[in-house]
Amino acid sequence: PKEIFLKDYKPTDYAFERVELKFVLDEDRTIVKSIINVVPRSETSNPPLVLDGRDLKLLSVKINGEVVKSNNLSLTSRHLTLSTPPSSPFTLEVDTELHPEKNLSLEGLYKSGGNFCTQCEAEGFRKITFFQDRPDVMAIFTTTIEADKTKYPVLLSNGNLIDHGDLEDGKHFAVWEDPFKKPSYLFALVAGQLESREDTFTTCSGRLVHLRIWTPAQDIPKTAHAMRSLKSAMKWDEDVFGLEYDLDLFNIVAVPDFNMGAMENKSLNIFNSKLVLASPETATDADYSSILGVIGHEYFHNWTGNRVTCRNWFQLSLKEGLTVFRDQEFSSDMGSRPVKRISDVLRLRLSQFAEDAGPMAHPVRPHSYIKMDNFYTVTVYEKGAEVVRMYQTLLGKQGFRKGMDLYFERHDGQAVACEDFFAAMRDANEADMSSFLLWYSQAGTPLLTVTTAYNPDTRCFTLKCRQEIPPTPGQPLKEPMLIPLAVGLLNSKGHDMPLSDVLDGELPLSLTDASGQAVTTAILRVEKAEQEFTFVNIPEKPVASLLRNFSAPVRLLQPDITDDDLLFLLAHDSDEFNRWEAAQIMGRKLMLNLIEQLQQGGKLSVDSAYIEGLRSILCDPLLDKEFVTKAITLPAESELVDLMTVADPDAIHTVRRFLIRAIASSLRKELEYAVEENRSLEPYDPNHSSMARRALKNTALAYLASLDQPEATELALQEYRTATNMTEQFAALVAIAQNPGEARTSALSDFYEQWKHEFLVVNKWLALQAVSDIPNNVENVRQLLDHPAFDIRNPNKVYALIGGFCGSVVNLHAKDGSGYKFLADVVLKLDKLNPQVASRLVTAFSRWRRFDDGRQALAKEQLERIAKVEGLSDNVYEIASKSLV
Ligand code: B3K
Ligand code: ZN
Repeated sequence: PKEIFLKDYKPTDYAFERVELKFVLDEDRTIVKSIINVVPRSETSNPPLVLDGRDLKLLSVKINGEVVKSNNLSLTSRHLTLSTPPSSPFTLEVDTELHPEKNLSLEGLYKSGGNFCTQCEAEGFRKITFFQDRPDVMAIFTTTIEADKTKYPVLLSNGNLIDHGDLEDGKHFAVWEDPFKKPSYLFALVAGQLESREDTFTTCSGRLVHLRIWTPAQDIPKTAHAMRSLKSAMKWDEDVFGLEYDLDLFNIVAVPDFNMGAMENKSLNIFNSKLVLASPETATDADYSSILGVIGHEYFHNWTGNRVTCRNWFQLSLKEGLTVFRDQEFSSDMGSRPVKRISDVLRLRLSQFAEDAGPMAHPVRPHSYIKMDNFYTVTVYEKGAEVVRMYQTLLGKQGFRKGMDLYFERHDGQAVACEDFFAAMRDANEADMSSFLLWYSQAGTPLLTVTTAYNPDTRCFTLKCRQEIPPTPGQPLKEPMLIPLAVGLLNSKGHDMPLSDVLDGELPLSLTDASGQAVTTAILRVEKAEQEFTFVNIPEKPVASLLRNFSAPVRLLQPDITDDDLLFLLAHDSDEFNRWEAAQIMGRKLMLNLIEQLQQGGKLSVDSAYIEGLRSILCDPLLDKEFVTKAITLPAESELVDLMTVADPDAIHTVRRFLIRAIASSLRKELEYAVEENRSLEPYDPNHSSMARRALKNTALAYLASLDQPEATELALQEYRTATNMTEQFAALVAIAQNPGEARTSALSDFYEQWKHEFLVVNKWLALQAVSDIPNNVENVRQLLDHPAFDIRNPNKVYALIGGFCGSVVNLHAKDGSGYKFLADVVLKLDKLNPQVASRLVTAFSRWRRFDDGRQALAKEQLERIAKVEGLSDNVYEIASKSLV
């Protein structure tokens, strides 16, 4: 396998201006004819023109209508090279034959649910035709599709439908033209038996846009929420960023077989069905929220990704980090901002911090890759979004908007790099932020240690900050970076103090807002390895609220913070994120202490202050109920894995279960009340306050059921039976399924019987069983591989069952190695069908060095077993081999 480096990037020698594609779709042989206007960039030389192509059968190559002689061509399994192309503009015609019906990799052209569809990002277009398949080659595409009219009545591609009609032999055709130039990765085609939900949106300048969501006929009723989400997203992008849709048609197609969530192909988004289809009976609140977020995300790509795209794949975060940030902001505005922030930070800390601390750690802009598909990571996406958020934190909302405007003014229609975004932000605000660029090139999560001191005589409050970025593969030493540290100071009544002046070293900084008012949250610029900030005129010793709203993706250490401070912040902080964080810090500390007690053979007991803190949150009627839910939820087991020197999965699990039960029995009355009080009264509605009620009720129910006592189980069963929506029905099932026994077994089989005809619901059922902590659950999961509900060719099912299993820390890391062996078995089987999905699964191994020697040896054995298989895909090879280094 060949490694590709950012430093080797060169523009192409040939530009492609227009591309005309013709697809003759057929059950067992599809023909693709491509006609490209090629323009050499230099008039004086004609270097070879290298086209990418994989799994294609080449039929013919012509230049300016003449067949190219075979001595001027060379064909390998990866490339078609024209050795002496003309040095003036020419027409290149290439005919190829492909077999979508045999394509199980789900990239390129393939069949899903009987229909044809495509997935080209990152490098799937080369499985459709020979092409310079890279994002800096942008062309105008015209696409003709021919197919049997009965089997494939709907024919879609990018842009506008400019012609269509019937042909002989029961066939028909459609011609689509996309007026915007685009890279090949944004090309899309769909053909099949589909129906659409139609709606319209009028843009701010008065353009009428036809919106269509395509699915098989029986699923149309489940597309209402997706359509509402799309319209909200279109409106939001106009309101917040002044960005308007640019064509008269916007199509979304839902397909059951898809490697990831969705794809932003120009005007023809293709989605994994699970991110489009929802009804109250079959989808949970979490599904409704994901649909809103992902529909928004793909729509927002129309500007951040499509109109302005990436120069090369190393710049992926240019579009992904920015678009994730945009979808996070959109969802915040549609629901609760603090709750959304908490969820996003949880995801970042659970997945991205772990990635940053492991063998696959890479910068937001990677320096190299073997398979680009392996770099669609939480680092590029979620950490990338944090980097974008930091611009906004540093420059303010208005400053950020100015930067965005300048970015589009400069780069519309171009393929650009992360520096271009940085430069637009900097120039629009005349800001000085050079050390900020390091966020793109340095991997690893910075450790920010902050200690505080108050001097009553000088009325000064000083923060001492130290930043340190741990070494990561290939990057032993790091430079300090610009970290925005948002700080508030609470007085003894729990109110925010006005912050008028702060000294950064000797430098006085005035902290006032636009209207001259003293602010209550200061954004400190931490740029040096060690730096002191002094707040002056502070009348009493404050409690500091640091890193408000999680103002930077760092691990914050506050060695001198006390439990009393944390309880105080939990009760009073005006920054809701930090109220939640205070409970999390206490929870983490408590669990780590309990783990130590357990490892030393001590008896477990819980500190009542923590439980009292949770009680006061639970009983506070003024708090957002979803916030309460988040605040009473303990840090996850996998978070603790990352915090221990040698992770002990069994101890982590025992302690977390113990603590859940301790909370449940101490707060039993309050939890019962929460269940009682938050039952659904009205028909299902996915608005924030109804979702929040359900979230609190469901969490309370899970706590109660953890006790495994007859009344609690009966309560959960009753909720299960009387539920009128999937959110509550499934949550009750989850609550019951915590404890092995008859209730669990019969509820699970009842659920399956009820829903076996709904594939998306069945996946929830698979995932629930897979993630179970029941000892030796690996055997159940192995059996489920043979269940009729499972199909290894469908990524959603693989993520549900195998991904679900990897979510159980105790069972994946079982002491006897059974979890590792199982995972390796599945990876090797799947790699032959779908390398992209197989390599996602391998990443579950990447934390193997965090465990004891015994587990390390067992995990390593399986990783080695994978890495040495002959014919392994580059995808799996890259992850397995890097994990072993
Ligand atoms: N851009 C696509 C991801 C493509 C992944 C290719 N392996 C979806 C998204 O981020 O919007
Ligand atoms: Zn995206």
